[in-house]
Amino acid sequence: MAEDPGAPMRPNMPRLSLHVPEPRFRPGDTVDFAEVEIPAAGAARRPDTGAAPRDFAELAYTMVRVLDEQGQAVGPWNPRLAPDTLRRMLRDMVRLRAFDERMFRAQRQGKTSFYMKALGEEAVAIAAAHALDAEDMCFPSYRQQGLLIARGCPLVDMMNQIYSNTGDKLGGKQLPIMYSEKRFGFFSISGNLTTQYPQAVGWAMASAAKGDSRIAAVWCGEGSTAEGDFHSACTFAAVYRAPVVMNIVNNQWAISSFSGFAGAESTTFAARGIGYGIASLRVDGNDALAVYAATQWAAERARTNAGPTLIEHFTYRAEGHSTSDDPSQYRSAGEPTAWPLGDPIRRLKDHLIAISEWDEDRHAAQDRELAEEVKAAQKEAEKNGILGHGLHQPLDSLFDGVFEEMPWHLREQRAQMLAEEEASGRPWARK
Ligand SMILES: Cc1ncc(C[n+]2csc(CCOP(=O)(O)OP(=O)(O)O)c2C)c(N)n1
Ligand SMILES: [Mg+2]
Repeated sequence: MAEDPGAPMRPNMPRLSLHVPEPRFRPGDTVDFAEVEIPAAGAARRPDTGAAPRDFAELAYTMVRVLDEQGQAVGPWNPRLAPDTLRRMLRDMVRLRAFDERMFRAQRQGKTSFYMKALGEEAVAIAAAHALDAEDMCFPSYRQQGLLIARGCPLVDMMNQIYSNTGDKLGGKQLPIMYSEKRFGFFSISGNLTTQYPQAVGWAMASAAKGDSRIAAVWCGEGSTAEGDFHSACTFAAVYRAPVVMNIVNNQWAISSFSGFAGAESTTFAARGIGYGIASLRVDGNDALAVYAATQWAAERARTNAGPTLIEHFTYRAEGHSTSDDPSQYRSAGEPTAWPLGDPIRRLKDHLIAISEWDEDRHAAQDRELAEEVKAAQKEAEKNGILGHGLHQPLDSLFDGVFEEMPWHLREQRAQMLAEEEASGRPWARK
């Protein structure tokens, strides 16, 4: 008789099994986030920026929160910002949301092939940009377009890139939304997750090695912490005390995989830093003041050669991963509204109203003003072309920009391509 290859070798011993994580809610389920632990605003202590990481390890397991339920800013992490600064942050968050809305719609209208929103996560990039110096170098993932908006990148330039049109400074060679903006200290976005982590640490090490004063900041999603690059970067950052602020945006989802597949069932993402001896903070990512305060704290730590900081921003991805995704297929539709940390724009707005520095009418007027600003920028960008309206880049530029000197085999391929296009009679083949 043939032996059963799947039979246990030792049938009298307990059988091994694996744990396969499963999200708590699937489509159709009623959502109840009561089990999510949310410490009171103001409860976390604020250590000295020069303190040793092991002396405040508990901050990796709690949550730094500043805005309380009444919209007041409380506790030792309150950055005590001037009302004008608060209003500027609010304005940038609203501008980002209006930009996302418009570009999402442009994709649905067939004007671009792809878009990714940051809905519900606006505070993460906007508050960080306000807390960093303009000269600090940012290494973002694809969901930190808020950095560009807060640093004053013209919306038309961003849109030209999204449309890959004649105004696209990247010559149509990058996927829409994968910006590269040296002017604004914004490193080229890569589709290969987490490559920016070792790059940021390397940049920070180079800055220190040169005796410069600029620091680096880097962002990745919680799912991306499963990449080897994340861990190599942590080793280098810890060993050399690189001047870098390392952000993990824990928005609970990595496309259709929930955070449990990246380790969230066992510990927090901030706790990843503990094993490396890196200062680690877990922050309410929907609280712009908490994000600002944590970033400012980490930046000061980096600037004074006290080493890197890992910050987990606890937030929620309120919509699909990208325009190619349909979250109703894998998660409950009730999640975004049930998310207990609320909406970052509403929370900052409520704070400004609570301290008598803002009101509903001004807010509504600003919404309208920024929607118009984005609409006007879109009109301008579309003059340079949209998807499907012909070829926007000269065909022979296809091979440019990779090598300083084009190697012979690419020169041959280009010549062959152009000869074939010439023979085909297609008019757009020529410059
Ligand atoms: C190395 C690599 N693996 C897989 C992918 C496919 N991919 C693109 S986005 C994504 C999810 C990332 O989730 P997370 O890191 O949580 O970031 P979020 O989208 O939530 O901001 C995956 C798996 C990729 N782009 N690169
Ligand atoms: Mg995620």
